[in-house]
Amino acid sequence: MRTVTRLAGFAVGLAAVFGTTYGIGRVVDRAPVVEGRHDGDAAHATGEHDETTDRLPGGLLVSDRGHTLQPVDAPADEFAFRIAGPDGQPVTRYDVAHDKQMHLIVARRDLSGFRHVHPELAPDGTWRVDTPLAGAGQWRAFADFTPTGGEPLTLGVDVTVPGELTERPLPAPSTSTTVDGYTVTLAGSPQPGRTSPLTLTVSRGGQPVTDLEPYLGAYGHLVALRRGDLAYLHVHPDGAPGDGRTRPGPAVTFLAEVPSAGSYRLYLDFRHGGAVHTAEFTVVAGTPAAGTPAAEAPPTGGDPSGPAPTGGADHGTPGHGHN
Ligand SMILES: [Cu+2]
Repeated sequence: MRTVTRLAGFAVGLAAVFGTTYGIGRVVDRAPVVEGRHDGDAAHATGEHDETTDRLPGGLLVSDRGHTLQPVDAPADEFAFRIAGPDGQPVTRYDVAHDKQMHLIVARRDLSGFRHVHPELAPDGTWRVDTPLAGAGQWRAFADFTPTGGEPLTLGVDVTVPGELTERPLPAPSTSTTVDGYTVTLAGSPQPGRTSPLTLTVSRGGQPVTDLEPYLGAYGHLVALRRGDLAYLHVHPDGAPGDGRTRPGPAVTFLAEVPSAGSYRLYLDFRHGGAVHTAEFTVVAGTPAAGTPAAEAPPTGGDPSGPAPTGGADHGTPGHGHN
């Protein structure tokens, strides 16, 4: 009986999908999604909740699940925006995630200029912050937030800052970098389609830093952006301050999920000496020699920051067949 009811609901849902999408060229896009979710919920056919976006990395859409990122006119030294909710009105209630209601990340399309800042919310739903857009360029701004009662979202929007553009090639892959007098090394290599540990180790003056300060509820905050489309990847810290096993450095481990082979830029924010520092790395996912640091086996030939050679990507990663 229950099965019959569910099937009936499913059929109605399918009919509604074809009824509403035929003629706008989305039948092919939507039908497999409906088949994969035979829970009989006819609401899927309304178009209000587009399941196709569930598979996308964050930050690629300016509007998702009824929420839209809307930049607001602001003085040149300020960046302002709103999140319009399903009713079209600015959202004013947000949950706290990683210590904040709103995380604003910006980077140029060439992956330079990364900043991670925390705007202030005005009662009318406008978020404002001293502009993090440091100079001319094609910028991508990401709003990472959870509307109260909703799911976590990362929306992205392009912002152009006029002026003279400077060519900034993507730095070559590396497992060590320096920032503000700190040396940060990277161990681990992201593998497409599975969770990979990435461990970043901080030292200064040749000495390990063992008193990292909590920042956003962790000893580090890692953002990864994909070269080419700036897909924004969730990278979760493995452990938290005060959990009885996570130490305040020198190593901080993250669990990264990259959706594809290719080049990514990693941005590690960590706090020490009362200031936040950002260490950046270029990594190439899908290179051979799984389990060894990428720098020990750099891709051979051609542009090191381009897509990984497909022949090499399969070599050395047996058993990784699903996607
Ligand atoms: Cu943040």
